[in-house]
Amino acid sequence: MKLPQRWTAQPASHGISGGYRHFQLLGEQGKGPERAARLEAVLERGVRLVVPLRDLRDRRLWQPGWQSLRATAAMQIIPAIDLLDGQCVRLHQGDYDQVTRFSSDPVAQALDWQRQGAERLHLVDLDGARTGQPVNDQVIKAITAALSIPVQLGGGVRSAERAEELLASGLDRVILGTVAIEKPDLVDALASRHPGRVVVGIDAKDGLVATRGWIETSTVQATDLARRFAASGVAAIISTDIATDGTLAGPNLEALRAMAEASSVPVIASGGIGTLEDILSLLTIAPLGVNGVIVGRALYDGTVNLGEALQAVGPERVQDALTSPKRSITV
Ligand code: AMZ
Repeated sequence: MKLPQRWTAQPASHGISGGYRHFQLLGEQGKGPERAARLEAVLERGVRLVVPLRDLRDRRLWQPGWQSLRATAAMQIIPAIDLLDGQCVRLHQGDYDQVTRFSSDPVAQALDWQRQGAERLHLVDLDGARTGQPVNDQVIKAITAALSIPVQLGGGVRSAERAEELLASGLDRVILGTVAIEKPDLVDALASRHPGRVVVGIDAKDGLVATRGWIETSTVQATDLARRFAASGVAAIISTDIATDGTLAGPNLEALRAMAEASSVPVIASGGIGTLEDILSLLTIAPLGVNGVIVGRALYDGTVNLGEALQAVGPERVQDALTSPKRSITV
């Protein structure tokens, strides 16, 4: 087997059509500095490689968890539309004074991401989060009506009646943030009435839960709140790191790890995704129960290509390579 001199799993360095999309660990060989991984990488064709581990470590691509790529469970990539005054925007670190407006046609934007292969859409009513009142209902209804994929919504869902109304209106899931800390029993009751449809949004600043559009910070540790909902039947916890949100600076893996360890509820990572490598880095904590990632600004800025990212984490890529002899060649 030929050993490539330089090898990378970073698609960006190969260009969109020629990059490695994905790889799985077949085994390890050698000892000490010679220790190497035997990998199957999937480009447009499958290739088997032996890669010195130090090369992967140098590129921060070797971490426990790559093995999870073997499993069929993938990381769900969920594009996000944050709505302010009916428009698609992104805030920098949740600051309402640092707004970038990306589109005044949220329905077209949502349809575009659906067309690119998104399996779920994440909506935030930023006006709702700040004021506690529904402000963008018209556009939210238009988006849910136009899309065939499930849509989840957070921001300003502060009562059982409002949550019920939204769940009856075609939304797949509601996300409860402020209420989760102020009235956790309400979340329990909703979750048992609507299994799989109630999500807790835990937004943290320096590890402490922030509420009301992130204008207020509590003294409650995000991990303690996650623990509180361990047995409540909520479908997921969306864990947002405010310091990285809207910055493209990379996810806060330590915080996510702590959240995933605190509770057996699946964790969806939110905040800081800037590149495909950022998304792939989450696969290292996928075995702990981090099974989704919300991507916002990076999609608008084009630093993440949704179709490429979906392909990179999609389990079918590996299966294709393994089951189709034509696509599995050895170099
Ligand atoms: O960016 C912000 N300032 C912001 C934001 N994105 N404030 C709240 N939210 C989102 C949370 C969660 O999904 O991430 O709104 C939801 C929580 O809203 P509420 O009203 O339940 O606290």
